[in-house]
Amino acid sequence: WTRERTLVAVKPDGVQRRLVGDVIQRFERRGFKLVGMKMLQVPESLLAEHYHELRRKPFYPALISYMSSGPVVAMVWEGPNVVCASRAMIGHTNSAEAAPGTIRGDFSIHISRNVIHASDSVEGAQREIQLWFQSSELVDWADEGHHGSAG
Ligand code: YYY
Ligand code: MG
Repeated sequence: WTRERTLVAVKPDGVQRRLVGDVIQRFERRGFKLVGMKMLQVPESLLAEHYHELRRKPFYPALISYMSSGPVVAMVWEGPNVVCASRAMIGHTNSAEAAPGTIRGDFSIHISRNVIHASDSVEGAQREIQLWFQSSELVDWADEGHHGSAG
């Protein structure tokens, strides 16, 4: 497989609700490899680039103010098909439609407080990882297979 990576971010409501550990545990248990992580108060300039495609949507101002309301925990996860798998793990954008067992389906009832972000395509993931992380912040550690999967 080609080395695939995605950007995942626990949004301000997820941090406030102490859901960071649960999110990390889900990705670790699945067998994905954490290669970058940081907590930050996201600058509006970064949010504007991150959500560039949504800039004309009616919910955009509320989205930016929500994402600026407190710190976020940003992570880069690596593994086979991690972009698509992460989207399945986080669940539907609209929490009301998110299946139980997904992060949004377990922890959120409203689209505007949906706990978590994950990139929605391989190209989008590459763009977002470059936007959020310096290459020096990503750690390319050797996977010695101790988690029990094929490694
Ligand atoms: O990728 P994902 O987060 O699932 O959804 P996007 O369509 O990229 O929208 C980003 C973000 O915007 C979403 O997580 C919540 C917010 N939002 C909203 O508040 N109201 C909508 N109708 C659509 C999206
Ligand atoms: Mg999106």
